[in-house]
Amino acid sequence: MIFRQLFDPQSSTYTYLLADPATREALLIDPVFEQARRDAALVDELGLKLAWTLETHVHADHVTGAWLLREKLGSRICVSKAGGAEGADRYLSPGEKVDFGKKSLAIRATPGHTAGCLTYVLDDQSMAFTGDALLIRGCGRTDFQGGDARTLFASVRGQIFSLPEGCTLYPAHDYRGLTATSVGEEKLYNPRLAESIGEGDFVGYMTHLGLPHPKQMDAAVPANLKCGKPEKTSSADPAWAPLTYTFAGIWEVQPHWLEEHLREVQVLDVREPEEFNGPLGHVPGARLVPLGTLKDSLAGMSKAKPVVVVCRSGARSAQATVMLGKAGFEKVANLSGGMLRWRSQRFAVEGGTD
Ligand SMILES: N[C@@H](CCC(=O)N[C@@H](CS)C(=O)NCC(=O)O)C(=O)O
Ligand SMILES: [Fe+2]
Repeated sequence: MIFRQLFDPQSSTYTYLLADPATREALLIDPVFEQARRDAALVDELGLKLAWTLETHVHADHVTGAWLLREKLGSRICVSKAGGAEGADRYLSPGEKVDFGKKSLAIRATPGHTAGCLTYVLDDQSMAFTGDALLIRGCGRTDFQGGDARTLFASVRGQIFSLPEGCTLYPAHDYRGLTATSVGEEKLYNPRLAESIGEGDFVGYMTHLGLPHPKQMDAAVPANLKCGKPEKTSSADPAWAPLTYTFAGIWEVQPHWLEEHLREVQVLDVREPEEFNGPLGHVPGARLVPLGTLKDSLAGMSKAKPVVVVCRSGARSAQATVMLGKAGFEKVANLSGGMLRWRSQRFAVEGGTD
């Protein structure tokens, strides 16, 4: 079988590509909206035909790439019948199978992190994709979207630990750099769900996790309930840089690209002067135009040279890209993550403190 584990660093999400080498039929488990172009390019380069996208659950921390991949590659969207999402091509129930070529995934219901969580088990039971039901030495939280600790305990023990000990488990996320585990390993070493731990201790632990809600939750859940269909769709991909189109409708460029192409673009910093000259410093050669004064400064700016807009975290600059687009600027992108990410990746700055 052709198998690739793909990663989205923004949400620490794993996307899995599986394909039958004989028929070239493929599927993607848990694609991420912002990575859909990457995933489509890989599918093309490997000479595969994307038959399906599958969700392990309605995600709270990122938007699915399912809708975008259907538009691009004609794949069909599978979601859990119990998850409540609309706009899919197939609604999966436990006991069913999703075929790709001569291979298939069996559907198991593993609710508890959310009410509609599914685990996908490869036909020979050598691999299973557990979503957020079971993470590596952990598990998904149980405090929203119909989550319930008792239900999760029963799902993991009944539906995942019943697989062969050697079955490799692939989660939807890992926040520490681990990539996979096995049934045998988790039965022994999972600090929440190992076989030596009782249900009462698990429920008590999960009830007091006290985690903040995922940052993208308010936008991600409604979007995923529509399989990731955006309000407005993007025009053709711009060619001047390898841009990413966010679900919010903003074209973004990554810091490493900007660093290598600084002289080919105009860098526009839309923060306030005290921030521009403050501890974070600014991108070398950046021009300061605070967001509030942007409208009055547009006349002096070239529309021929691409504009990359920067602020502290990328929120104000995203607004600025919309204003520039409305004013007729065609080559505009937001610096992904703003000065905070630029600094955390140690690119050169003017001014600022170490
Ligand atoms: N900081 C992350 C939090 C992500 C989060 O809460 N992830 C969920 C899965 S959707 C979870 O169950 N995390 C388990 C944990 O952090 O222990 C964000 O804002 O996106
Ligand atoms: Fe989740």
